[in-house]
Amino acid sequence: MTTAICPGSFDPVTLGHLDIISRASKIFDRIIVAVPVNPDKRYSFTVEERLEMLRRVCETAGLLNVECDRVEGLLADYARDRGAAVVVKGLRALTDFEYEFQQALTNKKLNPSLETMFLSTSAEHMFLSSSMVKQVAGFGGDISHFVPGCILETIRERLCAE
Ligand code: COD
Repeated sequence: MTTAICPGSFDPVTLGHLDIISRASKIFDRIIVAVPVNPDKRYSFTVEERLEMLRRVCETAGLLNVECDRVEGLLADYARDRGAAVVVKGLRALTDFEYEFQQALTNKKLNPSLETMFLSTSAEHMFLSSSMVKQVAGFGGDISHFVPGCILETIRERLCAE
């Protein structure tokens, strides 16, 4: 059984993330959607809130081989502990490449048996990011084309109140 990890901040999860998770779930036996805890960074949603949204989204999408978990510490160590062989990341434009490449090489140094696989974004999600969702929602714009319907209200309530 091959386990792959889809890591991210998911602050909040978007349709672009869901597309990558869903495509990865067709390739691997088990997917762990992993949310690392980073106390130095400010997020709009807590780790538990992001995990709750991810679980709701994956369940609604019928992704039966996907589980969601928090990560304390390094992703490379977490992958070793959970028996995961692959990290799956989404690539949008060239701008993602350098950052993702750096992370892939660092993870490989820390855990040589861990491979990183990149899935190219779907054309309709090319310019979609969590920051863009937050910006649009913050100004009261329509985010229904950017995030899964089952978490739309949760996001609106939080981001309009900020
Ligand atoms: N289409 C396709 N893919 C997308 C889209 C989209 N529209 N939007 C985002 N993605 C991809 C991103 O490219 C990324 O691969 C993934 O989805 C998650 O994106 P984000 O923005 O939610 O998450 P990031 O980039 O902030 O996550 C960074 C991590 C948390 C993965 C990283 O910091 C990490 O691994 N931290 C753990 C600590 C660690 O081990 N550090 C050492 C490694 S360098």
